[in-house]
Amino acid sequence: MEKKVRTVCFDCHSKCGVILTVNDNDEIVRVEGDPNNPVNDGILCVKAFSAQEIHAHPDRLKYPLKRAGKRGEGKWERITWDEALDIIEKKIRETIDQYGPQSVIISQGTGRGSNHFLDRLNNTWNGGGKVWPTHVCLLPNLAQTHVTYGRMFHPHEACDYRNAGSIVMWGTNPIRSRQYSGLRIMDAKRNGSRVVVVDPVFRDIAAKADLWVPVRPGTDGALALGLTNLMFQSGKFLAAEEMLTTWTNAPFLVDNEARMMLRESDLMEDGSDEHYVVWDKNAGGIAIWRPESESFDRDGVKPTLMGAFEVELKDGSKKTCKTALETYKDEVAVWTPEKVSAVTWTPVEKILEMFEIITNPTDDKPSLLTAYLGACMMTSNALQSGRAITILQLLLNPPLDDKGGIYFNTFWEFMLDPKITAYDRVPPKLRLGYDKHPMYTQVYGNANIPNDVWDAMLTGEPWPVKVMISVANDPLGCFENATKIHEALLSDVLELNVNMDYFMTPGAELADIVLPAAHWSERVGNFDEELYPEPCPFNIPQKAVKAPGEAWDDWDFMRNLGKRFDPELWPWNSSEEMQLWRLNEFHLIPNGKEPITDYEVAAKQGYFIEYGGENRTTRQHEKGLVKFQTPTMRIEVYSEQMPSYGYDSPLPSYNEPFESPYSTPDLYKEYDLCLTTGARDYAFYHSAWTNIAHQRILEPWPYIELNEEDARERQISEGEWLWVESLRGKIKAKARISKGVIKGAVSMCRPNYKHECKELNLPGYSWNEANPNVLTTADGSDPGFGAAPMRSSLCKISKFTE
Ligand SMILES: Nc1nc2c(c(=O)[nH]1)N[C@H]1C(S)=C(S)[C@@H](COP(=O)(O)OP(=O)(O)OC[C@H]3O[C@@H](n4cnc5c(=O)[nH]c(N)nc54)[C@H](O)[C@@H]3O)O[C@H]1N2
Ligand SMILES: Nc1nc2c(c(=O)[nH]1)N[C@H]1C(S)=C(S)[C@@H](COP(=O)(O)OP(=O)(O)OC[C@H]3O[C@@H](n4cnc5c(=O)[nH]c(N)nc54)[C@H](O)[C@@H]3O)O[C@H]1N2
Ligand code: SF4
Ligand SMILES: [Mo]
Repeated sequence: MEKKVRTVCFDCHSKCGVILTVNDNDEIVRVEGDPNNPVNDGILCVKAFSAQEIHAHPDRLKYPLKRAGKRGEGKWERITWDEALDIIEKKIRETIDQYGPQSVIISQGTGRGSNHFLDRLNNTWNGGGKVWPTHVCLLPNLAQTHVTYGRMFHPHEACDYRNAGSIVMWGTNPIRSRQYSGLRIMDAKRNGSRVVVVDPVFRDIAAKADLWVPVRPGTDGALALGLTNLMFQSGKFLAAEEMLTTWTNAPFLVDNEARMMLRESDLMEDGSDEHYVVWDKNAGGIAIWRPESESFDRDGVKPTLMGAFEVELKDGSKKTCKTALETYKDEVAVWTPEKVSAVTWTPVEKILEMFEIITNPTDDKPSLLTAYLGACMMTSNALQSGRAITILQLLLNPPLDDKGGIYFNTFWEFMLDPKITAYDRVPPKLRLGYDKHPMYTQVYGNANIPNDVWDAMLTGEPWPVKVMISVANDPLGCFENATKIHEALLSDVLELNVNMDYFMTPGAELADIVLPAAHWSERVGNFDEELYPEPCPFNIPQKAVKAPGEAWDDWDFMRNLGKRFDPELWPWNSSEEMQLWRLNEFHLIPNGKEPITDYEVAAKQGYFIEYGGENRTTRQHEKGLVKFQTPTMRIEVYSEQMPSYGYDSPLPSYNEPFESPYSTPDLYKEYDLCLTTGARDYAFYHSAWTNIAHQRILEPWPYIELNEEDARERQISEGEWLWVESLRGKIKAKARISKGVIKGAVSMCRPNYKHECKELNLPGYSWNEANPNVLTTADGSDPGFGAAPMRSSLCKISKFTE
């Protein structure tokens, strides 16, 4: 007998609704999109269709394994889950006794649903926090919006795309990376919206766009500053005057010598240094802004947005102070289209055309910029580039928290809520790399800087990493500088390395215990990261088939290990109970609804929309429901927090990537191409699925994309095998030549082809043969946050020789 099971695909952040038809033999016989799910309206991409092959794959890990030979030798002994948990528990307890909890680290890759329960696991024993790719993914973007808005918003994705009049895809390709936004942007396009794509490579989204703006990798900040300059020069920013004066610190007066905002204490003996100063248009004099009451010192103040004003300081001297926005206007004046073009290698006419599109949205509908998870911020200049884009977005006057504009979605706060993460159990304390990149820990308090984790594994300094537990992460594929990671995973300092995955991976091969994981078709799941712009459903996935052998879902593992340390923190007896708790605690109870205690009942409903769609509360800031928790209690165009984290300016600025034709001209003589790594492939989810025929057939070989002129100059032909070499090492890839790559740059996609595909007779490659992260490094990371320059370094290419 066949039955249909409604569930959710977890193979990218879209989390599309799926209906699986399964039979009595535990086979998936059909995969369909769920037409009733508002995320995908029944549409699926190729990855979901592979559920059949993944579930039935003969190479799936089925039982817990313990290393039998030397590390990496490939000899394994089957053990039970109890034995595995005994070994892990014992080692964690010993480690905590001997070295302290900070010597136990958890590693995780991208959001696969269980992330924040992993935080909970680590905080169960007050552990050493996580190592995960948030130093490059999402959080550089959220960190700079956090600095700017004082909250975890995502104004670069929580956008009402369907009602926009122009949309810029700023280093993001939603057609590959998450179809929910791709579908919405295509709807907007059908409704007349114009679409701009900023990307060194012409990809599928560019083919659908009105304008492709090629940029040299890592130079997006310069482009954003150039467009900002045009906004000022044309006066078009004045459309946002009302919003900027009411909700931002753009009109605050600045002491340009001190590079700080002017304070009441600068003007008066008994003035507060937490009160700020504006020039009141109505009174023709100063007024004082008091953040604690979010009000001025008197009624009827109308702050002046632009200009320079003479104020009297408390010692009686006079000083001319510009507003923050006037200061920004002056600073970006050097970014003429010609200068931007010289830096970004974007033709001047493309810059002007982009400006024309973003300032003339169709039907006067809003103009939106999306940098999504911040691909263009995987550079040495990540946060300042991001701030330049965020502030440009504000100058374009999007409706704040309203239709057609950007939404202040609450979900970001859910993901990090201590009720899930148990952050409140662990007082803020040292994490590896905090001294170098202080901001990483302040915005997201539980993570280590990856490079410092590998150092601590290699040297035992500043403290040894003795235990690492990886769930849904292959460190060798994920993080920069794979050669160093390989060495670290073989180090004697690391005494227990655990890895939980669907398949044996290069990283798992270096583990001491390998645990088998259940695929989304085989589990109920529970996702604690929702990236939806609108309508924000909370889905209730169902288990369709049995996991192979003794594979557990990730929550089973966390719950069972967590219970051994603190049963009160892990009260649940099943993943279904964990899922229901999340639904009730964050969605139903806060909205005055009855909690649901039967999983079947919740699953029957399929999804819940309590915060988006018709239930959305708009303009929450005007209603006092959302506060901008910056020092000024306003959105901060001018941020004194940025210099406090080690950045060069309270206003967005541009710095060259750490390796580039201009920052390292000598190196550039030999390593003569700008390299960006990690663009997503439609077929793969990071390093996964090169063993699945449905997917591998679409991209059979590792490849490097390059411009036809660069190829011609080097006498390289299409499909030819090449060496790609950086100062860190070299890998191989086939040449893919086109006009659609900016001249002087090359791009390598994310997968490392770690698995062979037996069905197609295509090889797999070892960790150092085709892995772009052999080429990348943490050197030249963004100063405050530590974003590694995965998308902006230098390389050279040559013909492949054995
Ligand atoms: N050079 C370069 N490197 C990058 C990037 C880049 O752009 N350039 N991007 C970075 C970004 S943004 C991210 S988010 C990271 C992502 O990096 P990761 O998420 O760590 O991706 P993988 O290296 O593929 O390792 C993930 C492993 O988890 C397994 N897996 C998948 N789903 C599950 C599951 O539900 N449970 C379990 N137990 N296992 C599962 C897969 O089989 C795979 O082997 O990569 C980062 N690395
Ligand atoms: N199919 C699939 N979907 C995925 C994933 C996957 O592995 N596969 N991974 C998921 C994860 S964790 C993430 S973070 C998202 C990422 O999602 P996106 O950011 O949408 O996608 P990417 O393909 O990583 O990067 C987008 C574009 O950035 C371009 N780019 C490279 N360097 C630069 C630069 O310096 N400036 C600019 N402007 N553009 C640049 C690339 O050419 C690429 O086309 O995708 C998610 N969705
Ligand atoms: S876009 Fe594709 S991979 Fe992503 S959730 Fe939807 S079906 Fe799955
Ligand atoms: Mo990511």
